[in-house]
Amino acid sequence: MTQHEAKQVWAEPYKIKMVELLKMTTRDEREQAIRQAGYNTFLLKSQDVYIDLLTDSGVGAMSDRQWAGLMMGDESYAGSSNFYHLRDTVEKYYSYKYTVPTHQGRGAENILSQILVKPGDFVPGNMYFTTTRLHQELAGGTFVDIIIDEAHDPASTHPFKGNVDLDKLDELVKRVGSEKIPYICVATCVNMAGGQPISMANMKALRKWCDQHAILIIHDMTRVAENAYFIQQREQGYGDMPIADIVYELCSLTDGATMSSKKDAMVNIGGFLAMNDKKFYEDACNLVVVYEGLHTYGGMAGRDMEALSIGIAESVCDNHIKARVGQVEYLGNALKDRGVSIVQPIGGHAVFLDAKAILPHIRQDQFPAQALAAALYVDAGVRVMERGAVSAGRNKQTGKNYRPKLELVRLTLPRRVYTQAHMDVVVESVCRVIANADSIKGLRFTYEPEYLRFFRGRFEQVDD
Ligand code: PLI
Repeated sequence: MTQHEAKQVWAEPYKIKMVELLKMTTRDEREQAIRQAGYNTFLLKSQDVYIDLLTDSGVGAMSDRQWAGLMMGDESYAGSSNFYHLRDTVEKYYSYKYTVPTHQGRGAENILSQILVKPGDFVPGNMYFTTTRLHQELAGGTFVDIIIDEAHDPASTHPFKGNVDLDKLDELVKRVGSEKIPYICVATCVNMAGGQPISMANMKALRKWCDQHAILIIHDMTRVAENAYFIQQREQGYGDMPIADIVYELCSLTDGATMSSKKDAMVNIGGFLAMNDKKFYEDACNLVVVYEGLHTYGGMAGRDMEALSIGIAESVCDNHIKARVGQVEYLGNALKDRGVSIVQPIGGHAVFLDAKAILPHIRQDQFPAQALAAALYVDAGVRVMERGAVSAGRNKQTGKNYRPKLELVRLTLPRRVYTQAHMDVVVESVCRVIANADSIKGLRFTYEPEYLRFFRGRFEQVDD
């Protein structure tokens, strides 16, 4: 696709052949549902949701080719032909020589962390992700945020807010020594920063830095195709390069990767750990049989590996990614035009509302983003997710709540699922809720799970 074509209006490169009917609920029903869910949108029943923007994970619409791929499942316990197809597809599109399938991304994170992280180690990353950091911590490591400062400022319009700050890395090496840093975890299109990309130039500079310090780069490649789109649109020299080539180049600058295939690759379940080093692969095979399954299926059915191989190829098509990010930008621009405070620039997989700006009357320890997410559900049945203090959890050493600068509500778009008319309903609802923002109350925990508390935590409203 040329830069000129990329600027033309986007439209979906597919048509709809089957639909899933949705239940419409009343406001009374939704008020009752959110109370029963303890003001946590994860605890709602999906049947009570009209437009589900909770996540883009495992909720995309598979193509006719992917569904056909399911029929080609080779459900042999060992050596399934679908595994070899997946392995070859990963090498072709992502450059990694060895692939170890896992049931989803966090399965890969567990194996990776157990192999590479020793107690007392430090794992720098371009912002934390919930499950990634937890696995690093469970292995005895400490996460260190080395993303550029702009990433923590919702209003900054830096085009590559996912970039790594090499000065922060230098400081860390000075403080702890490079032998205490097994690898740097680099996410493409940083989820918690608002779906923000890293530039190719920054990835190249990081590669050089890591070579100088003998430190690995492990790529959280969950949304690498969306990152590649932003590089194509924003970075000098990449305007005429196909997405597939940019994805390949990004991956080949890293030593290995964890993948949640439920996002970019549009399957309902699956993931993998991939690498180029034979010894690392052997170590991963040793562990995958303990936690996931044999090294040629690792927790995935043969049919799911087949759908994944097909999804990977579809995910790097220029027309697909232009429409995918185009829809996110449509929603983001519509909200921005109506004066709604959102994270800038608009991200690749979601639009993030700035709950601190929208609900200044709620203190961060009363979880404004959680309260806003609950209020949005009540208004029109749109389900979204908190990405602020609740998600950030507690510091493992002090036990104190983290106070992240970003207190956000994420409106996440499943791939190939909703129409522009759905987006218009969402915009209308967000504006209505914001017009009545004063009536939204803060929350406190009534139940706080030990790990990943945002998934199952329960809350009640506070009156002061
Ligand atoms: O949900 P998993 O276990 O397949 O993948 C974990 C995971 C790892 N890295 C990143 C950047 C993610 O976004 C991620 C999962 N994200 C979810 C579930 C989300 O709603 O964003």
